Amino acid sequence: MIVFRILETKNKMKHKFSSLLLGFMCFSGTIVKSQDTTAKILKDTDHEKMVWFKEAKLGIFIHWGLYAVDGISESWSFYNEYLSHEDYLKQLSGFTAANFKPKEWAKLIKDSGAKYSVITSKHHDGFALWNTNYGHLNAVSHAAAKKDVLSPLIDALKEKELKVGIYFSLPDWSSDLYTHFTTSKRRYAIEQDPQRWQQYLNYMNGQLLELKNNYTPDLWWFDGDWEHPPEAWESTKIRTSLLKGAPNTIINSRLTGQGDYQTPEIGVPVYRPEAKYWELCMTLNDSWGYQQTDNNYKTSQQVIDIFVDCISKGGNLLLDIGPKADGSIDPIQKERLLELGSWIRKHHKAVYETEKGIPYEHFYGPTTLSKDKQTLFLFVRDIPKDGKIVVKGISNTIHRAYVVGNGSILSQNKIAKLYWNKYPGISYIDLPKETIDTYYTVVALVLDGPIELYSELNGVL
Ligand code: FHN
Repeated sequence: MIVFRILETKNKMKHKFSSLLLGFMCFSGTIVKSQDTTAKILKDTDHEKMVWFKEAKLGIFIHWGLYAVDGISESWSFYNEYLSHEDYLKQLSGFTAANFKPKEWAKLIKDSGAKYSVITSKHHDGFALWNTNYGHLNAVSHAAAKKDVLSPLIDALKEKELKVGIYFSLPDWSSDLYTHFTTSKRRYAIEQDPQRWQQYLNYMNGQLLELKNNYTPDLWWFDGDWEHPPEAWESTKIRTSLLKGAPNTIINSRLTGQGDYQTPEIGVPVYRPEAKYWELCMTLNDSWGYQQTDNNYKTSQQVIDIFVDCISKGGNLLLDIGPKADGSIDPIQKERLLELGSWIRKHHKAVYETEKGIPYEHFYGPTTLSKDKQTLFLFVRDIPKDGKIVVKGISNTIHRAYVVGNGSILSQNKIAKLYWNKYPGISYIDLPKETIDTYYTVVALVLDGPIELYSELNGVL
């Protein structure tokens, strides 16, 4: 039922924005790709500035806004006309942030193993978390909180040496200057009133400059670009202005055509994305913001499944939490982050400073490779029935096999290796029951040199 919520949102958008949805539901032959990996990113991205992002592996997404008060879907609930805009705004009086402890948030994020966090400075409903001089809807002047809740969080993240990402919705459905209001109501079309649109752009760019000057974020996370073409948003201008004096800032792919990395959403890429840089954003239950009725939480095993899937395919996971309106965080959400964090800490060698792994033909599970490609990490989810794991087609000598975070040296034997041909044989590695981890046991294979994968063509990785 809850999966329905997300699909429902997408379906509402679908008929109008089918080109965007192609990214979510793209049929090619018999293969269905369920994620937006097709969004265009820049070809000339500066690789130096992407290093921290590539190595981060985990970020925590925060959807915090008015919608947490009644526990309804962020912005979409009024856009889709489940309640009136007026009633949606009544939540302003419930957004107290009375128990908001930014340092505790930052500690939780750090303890999850994340290296960065992305916070919704303003969602499509136009509610700004900072003290903006633009617009008419912010946490300081209009909500019960009566304070800027963005600045202390960003300070706390920086104090914990976490990189800071700012989520910013290009559309603002509450602004009279904006074209779209609800699914059935458009205020105007840009061609009919270009001046009004220009006023909107001035307002939007004013806010972006405030955010840039106040916080110098490491990353901009745009959203909502599907409502207008890049020329209307003036995407190129936005990128130029945000990078002026801050050339190392990273921009996601939702500033159409101007992004440095791709942002598939919800659907874990089944096939390894071609993009060099990508990040899957994912909910913990089926909602981005806090919804007390949504208890369809992924288990810790499932969260770690998704995380391992992402890193083994060379991407990051941006895992979402939705704090309550008073600023407290649901215990289940905390627990999932901490459990993930303790698993990552134990296996940090196989996580950070690694690259995507090898094809599944060599090992029936996810893998990562150390940067020098001399250590292959095998992620073992289940308990092998004969206590052995199997690796095929690796031409290197395996100097040592050991359990990451545990240290046990593992014995191995090889079959089907003949002295007179190059076929490297099949390695069986013993994995004693005592070394099995609750979620994933990670086995490191230390090789005699950079990995060489055997194929009939004798190709190397
Ligand atoms: O409409 C939003 C949605 O509410 C949420 O913020 C997600 C997060 O990636 N982005 C949008 C849809 O793509």
